[in-house]
Amino acid sequence: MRTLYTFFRSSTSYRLRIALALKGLDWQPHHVSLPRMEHRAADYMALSPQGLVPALVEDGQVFAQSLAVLEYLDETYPEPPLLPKTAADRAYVRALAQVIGCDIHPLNNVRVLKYLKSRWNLTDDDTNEWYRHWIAEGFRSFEETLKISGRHARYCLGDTVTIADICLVPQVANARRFDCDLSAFPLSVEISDRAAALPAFEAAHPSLQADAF
Ligand SMILES: N[C@@H](CCC(=O)N[C@@H](CS)C(=O)NCC(=O)O)C(=O)O
Repeated sequence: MRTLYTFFRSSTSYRLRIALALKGLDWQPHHVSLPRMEHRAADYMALSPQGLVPALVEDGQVFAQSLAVLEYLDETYPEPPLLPKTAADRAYVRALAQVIGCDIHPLNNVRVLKYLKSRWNLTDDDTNEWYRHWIAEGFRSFEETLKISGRHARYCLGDTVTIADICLVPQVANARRFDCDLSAFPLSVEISDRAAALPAFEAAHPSLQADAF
């Protein structure tokens, strides 16, 4: 029995949907609506005290933090691997994943944007500018890292999908939703679009989730 607490538009939930699909693992969704604040409801907070999606429940154990869950899934269900063989390559794809997971996404999370509006009276235009600023800064470093290291091929590292691609695709989707200009990051976009066309990535797309609106 495996349940994913997920919201269709959540890019961190999207990461786990991709990984579960790549591994061919069945799961049932428990939809948590962020607009309806279901992630702060007492029953969900009791399950996952941070009050953020996603959470994965497997055999009665709760797993939070999508990057940690990606690694849990990879260690528990090794095929196909989401991390490369050597320690140096693993460090490289973890670094790319963390540019997104640690240095872009947290600054642009819903609660941050809401706090900017409620506490500091920022307008929608201001918060959109904030959002686009951190996208541009994060993707600049992601793109430069890809270029300088020269280790990409079809995907961020060679021809095999890794957690770097799993983090990249949802972040590009979100950036597009916020009308960010990604023209300065052609390599990142090209790799993302290629990965997004894979069946596992397509199945995980927000628009195909039962809670999509
Ligand atoms: N570092 C966490 C972040 C989880 C997270 O922030 N999820 C977002 C959706 S993508 C969320 O629940 N946001 C609710 C909010 O900001 O109030 C992870 O990777 O799982």
